[in-house]
Amino acid sequence: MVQWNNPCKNIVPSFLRKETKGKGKPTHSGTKGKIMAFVVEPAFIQAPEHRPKPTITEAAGGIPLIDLSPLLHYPIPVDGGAAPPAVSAMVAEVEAACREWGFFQVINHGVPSELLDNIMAAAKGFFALPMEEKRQVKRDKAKLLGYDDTEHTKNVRDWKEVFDFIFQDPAGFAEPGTDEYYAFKNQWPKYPPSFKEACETYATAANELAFKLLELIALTLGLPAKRLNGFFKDQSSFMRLNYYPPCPSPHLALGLNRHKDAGVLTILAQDDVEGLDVKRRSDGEWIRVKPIPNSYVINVGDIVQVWSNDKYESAEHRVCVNSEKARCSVPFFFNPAHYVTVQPLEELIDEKNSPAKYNAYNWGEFFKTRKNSNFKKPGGENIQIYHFKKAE
Ligand SMILES: O=C(O)CCC(=O)C(=O)O
Repeated sequence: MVQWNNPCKNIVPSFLRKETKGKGKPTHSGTKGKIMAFVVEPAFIQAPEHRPKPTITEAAGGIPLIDLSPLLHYPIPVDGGAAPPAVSAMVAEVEAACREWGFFQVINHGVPSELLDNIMAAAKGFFALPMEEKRQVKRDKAKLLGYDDTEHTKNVRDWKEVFDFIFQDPAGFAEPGTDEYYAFKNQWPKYPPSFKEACETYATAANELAFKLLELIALTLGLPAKRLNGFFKDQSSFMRLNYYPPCPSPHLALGLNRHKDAGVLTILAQDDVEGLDVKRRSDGEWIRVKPIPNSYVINVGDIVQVWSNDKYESAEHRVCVNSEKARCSVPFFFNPAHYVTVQPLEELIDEKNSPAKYNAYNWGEFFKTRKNSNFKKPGGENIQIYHFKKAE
């Protein structure tokens, strides 16, 4: 096991195990119980087949990069009228990206860059606080939003800390008046003082971008632009701040284990430290997503896969860590109301030639089951949309 004698002060103590020499209480001086090294706790260690390879694959050009500037000049055509050529070309790019990758990056997206700078600064300020301060807003089973440092993906612990919040009434998550409804109440830290405002202002702008992307995706499916908007009346979207501390053994652990996003789409901002990998559909290779200043990484989630009856596929992704630099990312998970029934869209189904490939499921139930799987459970299998797939 790789040893690391220089633990970063900001790493959560439970991420590291002290290796000592001699007997007695660990101490930095003397010989008895002397700390020789800090090593990664076994709970973080991935099975050999899931560990990152020492070399990163950089695909020529990587995932598609789409310039959304036509949206700064023209409205999205909502009435079935002809779109300006620049808009039609952009829709065609979105269609190809969703079909070939399930992932793309966007620039000229209309979100003011200072909002992103502010939330990144707020996130970095928060995660740098002493642990006692962060734990003031700790998540648990009764308070589902706030800070956490114990997430598991596929039953292995992730090398990261998170902070979750919502930006609208929890009615999108649960029936008002229930315990679940009250569990979706934001917990805001006292520091940094600008934290809440930076988070809320950014979320409002990201939500606007999410609706534009939703409308573009509807157009790529040959549907009216606003066909999918009704599912978001009481949306259950939420935002997360991810912090990946430097890791002494980046070849053994992952910041975030491989997974697919369960919702409709994700708008992810990453800082300038790379780490996000997408699994390429054609050969299963992990491809690194290079950070581009003031861009967003967009991916379609499982719900779009089901709505489109497999025209689009939600791609697997993961986050690698490194031994030198911390990394921050800010995903916005765009999700419908908890009471929405998810099923292939009827306009895309023809029972004779292209029958529905999925049985209907309830989004709220699916989300609840998935959220519970963030806690380690012996042998518990994570719910996936293939559980709803009809036999061919
Ligand atoms: O940090 C990243 O780049 C990706 C984060 C992610 O996939 C997630 O939070 O679900």
